[in-house]
Amino acid sequence: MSQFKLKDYILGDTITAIATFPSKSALGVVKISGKSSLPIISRIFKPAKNKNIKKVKTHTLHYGWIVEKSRIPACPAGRKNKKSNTNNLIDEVLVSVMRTPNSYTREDVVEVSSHGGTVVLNKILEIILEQGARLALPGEFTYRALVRGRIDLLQAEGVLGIVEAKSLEALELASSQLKGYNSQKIEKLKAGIKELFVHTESLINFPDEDRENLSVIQQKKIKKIREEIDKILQASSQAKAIREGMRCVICGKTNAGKSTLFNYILQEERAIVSKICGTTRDVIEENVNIRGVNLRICDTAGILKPEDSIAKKALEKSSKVFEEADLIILVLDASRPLNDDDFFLLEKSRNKNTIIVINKIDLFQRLDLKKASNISKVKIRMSALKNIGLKDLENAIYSKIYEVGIDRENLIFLNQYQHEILKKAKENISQLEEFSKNNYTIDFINLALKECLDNLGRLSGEVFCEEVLESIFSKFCIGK
Ligand SMILES: Nc1nc2c(ncn2[C@@H]2O[C@H](COP(=O)(O)OP(=O)(O)OP(=O)(O)O)[C@@H](O)[C@H]2O)c(=O)[nH]1
Ligand SMILES: [Mg+2]
Repeated sequence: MSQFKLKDYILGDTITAIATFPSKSALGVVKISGKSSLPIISRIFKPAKNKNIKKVKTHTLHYGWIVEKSRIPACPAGRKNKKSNTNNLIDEVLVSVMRTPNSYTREDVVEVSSHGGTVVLNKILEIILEQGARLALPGEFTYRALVRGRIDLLQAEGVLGIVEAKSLEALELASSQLKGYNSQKIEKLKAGIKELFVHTESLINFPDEDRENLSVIQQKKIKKIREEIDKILQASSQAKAIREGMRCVICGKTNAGKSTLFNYILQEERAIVSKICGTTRDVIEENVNIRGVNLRICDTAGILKPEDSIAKKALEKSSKVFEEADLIILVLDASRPLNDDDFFLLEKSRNKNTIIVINKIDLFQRLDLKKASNISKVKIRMSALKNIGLKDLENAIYSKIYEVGIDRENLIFLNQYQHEILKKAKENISQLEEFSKNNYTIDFINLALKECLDNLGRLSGEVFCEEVLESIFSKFCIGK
């Protein structure tokens, strides 16, 4: 997480940043947001047609030059220097003006589109800073959009997802989150809880009324809400896999050809390959795109019976990624009979999403799969060395991802904190179901409902939760 804290986001300041990647490119954009945006631009922009930029309509585009007061000092002895009051032309630009409240931050926003290039963009930024704006912190524009109510926290997460999308799937997920579809889902859950909460409040406030526990209909409603939350929690791990890439781990005994396969999938000599047993020690991780799906693929050590401290460490590392994997590729060596290590890994991956690769099919076959009782997984025959079978493996990986079926209806990307918070909301509900079953007084049920509402509110940003906000905004880049 970066160093900044939410308290550094001072809302009254006018902020500025380079919004495009500063490199040699055709165009670059510098953004300004806040109440001084228009006064600042009016001092540094010379429109080609004579006009007062402070008075132009919202959502209009203006052609002209960014200028800077000449820095040549006035001549000594009182002689007038003609140049001292002139302007230096910096770049030919287009300035767009978006007035409050119809802008991203709901403040006055100005965007200067200049030519790309680090020097020119930094120069324009410097001039804007000299005029009294402050350099924006990461995610500060989006934070303003959040606090001014233009978007909620789940939508802010969508913005981040669009910027970070590594595949078309991830982009689709993020844009639907930005559109607010997911927010509506959470809102619906909240509305259901709120209705029950209001009911319990009235029971508490009017003690003369029959203080009976929740009705059967209300209990059914609660159950339904718990099931809805469960679906979102389950789908959120799919959303995570789509957004961050499925984590696919190659495992197998030493010398099975894992690193050779890893290189074959990546189509580059990434990992060291050798006939010495135990070549790979560290986990090596790379991104690869298979038919539009982003995959984080890991090569691991094959050592299962470590004899020294390095091998022990290697085993620890590979076991850890094995546990966290969304998909396992278990490599068997077709040229050797199954041994204890193979049986151990076959058993370990029994309840995991697994593809078995039978490697080295170019050699004399000594592998007898009949001895492996539980080998009902998808099997792909390959020779990683002779480049045979990659298409089959890619197809198998692709269908494995979709085999589980993506629950698009409930697909919401939640970061780790948000996931925990939604889990807490579910616990609140389970707890209140217990209360209701065991005839606790209505006050307990009321309290559990209140906590559940608060937790759901933290998800959308309605209830202030510094940890969640910082966990999201620390990932943003400057200028967004
Ligand atoms: N004939 C043949 N040899 C292969 C094939 N795949 C890998 N090899 C060879 O098998 C040996 C081991 O390959 P690696 O890729 O290093 O095996 P590994 O599973 O990563 O081994 P460790 O990192 O030691 O666990 C090397 O000599 C490879 O050239 C294959 O499909 N056919
Ligand atoms: Mg290896």
